[in-house]
This record gives sequence, C-alpha cells and structure tokens, in this order.
Amino acid sequence: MAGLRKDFLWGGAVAANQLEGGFQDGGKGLSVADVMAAGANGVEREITDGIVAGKNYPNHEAIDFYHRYKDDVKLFADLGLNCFRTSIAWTRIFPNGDETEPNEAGLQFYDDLFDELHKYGIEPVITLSHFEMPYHLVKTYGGWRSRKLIDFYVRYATTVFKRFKGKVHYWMTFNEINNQTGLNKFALFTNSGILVRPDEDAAEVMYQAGHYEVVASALAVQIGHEIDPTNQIGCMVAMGPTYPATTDPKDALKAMREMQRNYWFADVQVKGKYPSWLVQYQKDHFNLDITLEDLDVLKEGTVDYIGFSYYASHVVKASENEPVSYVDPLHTKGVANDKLERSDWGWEIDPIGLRVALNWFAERYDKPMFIVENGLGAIDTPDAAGHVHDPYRIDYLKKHIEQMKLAVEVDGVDLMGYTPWGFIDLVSAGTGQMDKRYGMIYVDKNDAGEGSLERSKKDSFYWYRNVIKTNGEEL
Ligand code: P53
Repeated sequence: MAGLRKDFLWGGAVAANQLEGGFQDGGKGLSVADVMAAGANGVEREITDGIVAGKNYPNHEAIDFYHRYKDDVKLFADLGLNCFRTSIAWTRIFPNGDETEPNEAGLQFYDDLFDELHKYGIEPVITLSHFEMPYHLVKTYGGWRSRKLIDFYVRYATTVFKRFKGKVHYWMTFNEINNQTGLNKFALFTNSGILVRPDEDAAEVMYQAGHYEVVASALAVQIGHEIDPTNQIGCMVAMGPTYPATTDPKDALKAMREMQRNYWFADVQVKGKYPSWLVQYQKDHFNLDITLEDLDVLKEGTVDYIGFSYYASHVVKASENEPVSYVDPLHTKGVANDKLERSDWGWEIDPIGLRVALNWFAERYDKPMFIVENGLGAIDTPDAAGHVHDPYRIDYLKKHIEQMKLAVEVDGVDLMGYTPWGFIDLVSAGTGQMDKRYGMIYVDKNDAGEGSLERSKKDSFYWYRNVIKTNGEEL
C-alpha cells in the first residue's frame, strides 16, 4: 500500500468571518455574518435588519485573529501544518461590494497574513466567499437574485487573483455552495444573501441565484487560470452521503434523488453542464434566466479539484405521497440512523461515510479531491490547571482519517489533503456559539462573549502534530 502522497496537504480550516473579528477595522464593510445574532444549541440564529443595539453578534469580535494573527500563525507552525485554509472577507476588499476600486487596507491585511504563513512554510488555501458576502449587496440588489452580482464577484475575484499571485496557489470559489439546495433560511442567507419573500417560490429563487453563482464561479476559474496557470481552483460542497432507510426500492430512488438534488452544484462546476434531470425539472417548473452564453461559460470554467466538507451522513425514507419528481426538499424528512451515535448537536457520526463520499466523488467526477472540513463540535471543560483533555475529538478524527486512508490506499482515490475544521476554536456558523468547539487550540471565550481570548493547546494538538509528522502513519 502506497500511503498518502508525500506532498499531502495537512492543515486546518477556518473562515474569515468566524475568527477574524475586527468587523469594522481597516475599512471593512458589513457582511451577512455581521447581522446574525447568536443562537444556541437547537436555537436558530436571528438575522436582523442591519445591526440592532443590544443584540449579541458573535462574529463582530470572533476570536480577534485580525489583531492576533502573528502569534496564532506561530502556533499553527508549532502544530506542524503545511497548509492553512481560510477565506478572504469580501467586505475587506470591497466593503459594499459594488465599488469599482478595492480597499487597500483590506488587501494589505491579507498580504501580511500570507507572508506570515509563508515564513513558516505554510501554504494558504483560500475560499473566495465563505458565508460573508457584502450586506450592501443584499439590501440594494436582493443578493444573488440579481445578475449584477456576477460582475461584482468577478471584479473581487480578479482583484485578489492578481494581488496574491505567487502567494496563493489553492483556491475555492464558494463555500458549501450546495447548502441552499435544502431551501432553509440560514443557508439561503449565508450562501446567497436571500431572505425569501412571501410572494416568492423559494426553489425558483434558489435555482436562479445558484445559476448566477455557478456562472460567476466558472468565470472566476477561467480568470484565475489566465492570471496564473499554476492556480488550482476548486469547488466546495458540503458532503453527507444519503442512505435509503430500507430495502424498499422507493427508498433507494429517494436516496439517489437526494444525492442528485444535493450535488447538482458540483455537477455543474466539475462537468461544466447541468445534469439532465435538472434541465427537465427547471423547464417543467420555473422560468429562469439562463442564457446560451452562460452555458458556454460553464463549459469553459470547470474546476481543478473537488473541495468538500464532511461531518455526517443522512438517511431518507420515501413517503406515501412522494412527488413523482422526488425533488422537493421540503417534502423530505430525515430518518435517524440507529447504527450511529450522534454529537451533542445531533450530527450523526459516521467515519465510513467519509470513505463512501470519497468513492462516490471519485466515480462521478474523476478529479482530485481535498477534504477541506471535518470535525466534531463538542463542549470542552478545562481541568483545574486550565488544560483541555479531549479524547472524544481525537477518537473522531482518528476514525475519519483511518477511513480516508482506506479510500486512498485500498480504493485508489486521488486525495490532495485534509484540513480539519475549526482547529482553533471559533464562532460556530450554525449557532453562533463559542462553546461548540472543534479546536485543537482552545480559545478562552464563552457563548456570552466572556473570556481572556487566550490560546492554549488541547491534547488533540499534540496528537495531530504527530499525525502530520508521520504523514498519517501514526494515528
Ligand atoms: P457549525 C451546516 C451543515 C454542514 C456544515 O458548522 C455547515 C453547516 C452550517 O452550519 O457549515 C460548515 O459551525 C461551514 C463552516 C461551519 C462548519 O461547517 O454550524 O463551512 O463555516 O462552521 C461547522 O458547527
């Protein structure tokens, strides 16, 4: 067995809005993340109309990486990372999103950050848009409902491709672009800056916004390659394989359709065209603005690799009155998997599902893959000396890396790297909590926003350092 590539990218993943803070520093504009108040376990985050006094907006300060990045990068180097996945906050570069000239202070911040990373031999892996589009674009243009967003995004992408040429080689266009296929409020807002109005059909709005996004993504891929042919530009989708609940063929069809429905974004970004079921579905149900020119753009802007997050798998069961098309997500109720345990937040823990995912992508797309998120959100309790012992996290990561290695060594999948999510504690996207922790580095701050923000190493830090050092041989 060959083992992992010698140049395997071992890293950690974060997103600008969830760790930087400094939400008004250096001329930064408001992003969608800045108007989301904190929720709690099982309590949705409130999306407010602008910033409302008295509410707790956890992303405003986050873990203050904006001011502490030099010390933090030193810690990342100590952990032994050879890559670091973060995003560029679009609102640091174009504070409102529709300016013609970028904000120099924002560009300078990332120049300095990337230089600091390279000082330690850490390669940045950059998401262009990770749940942080300019709020002004939401208010003025209705978010990605508007075709104008393509131009704004392309201007932003072109600016950063040019500025960071030679400093950044790995890119992804949109984080978890497919979350919105479930039509839930949180995802439509974070992916597309859309709050569905009562007179709108959520599915139609999503397919239209999603179309403009895949066109923007394809244009960015083309431009990114022109600016630097060595750029590796990927898509990024949230992956959770869907299993049928029973041996009933209707459940098999349902599960298959769920996969098709959830991964059409990747189909378009990787293959350069819409899958046939979706062409038919869109024709039957909606009146969308999709031009022949757009379809050419999609063909010319296919991605170099598949970036994906993996946390959990899902199970579905067909219902009595299942629609013939099997496409309606509002009709789909997940079924609990009685073979799996769940995290405290109800996410089903399924290491084998990661092997399933890697094989599924390999067969469907035949492109290199990059696991850019994986991890366990858990409550950590420091001991009397302030140290966090987190065997549960080590156990989760170890079992997932084992399955990842089987997919590479036994199944022969082409895997570029692995960057566990939130390896330094940060703000949860889904709940806005600090106490839902994924980190190997503890950050002293709680859900109420109290704490010294001091960093300390958890047991998992030392464990992961050795995993990296042995290129995954010692788990
Ligand atoms: P949190 C939902 C389902 C799967 C992944 O999530 C998700 C979400 C959104 O909550 O998001 C990704 O923080 C995302 C990260 C996020 C991470 O998973 O809700 O790319 O921004 O923090 C974990 O526990």
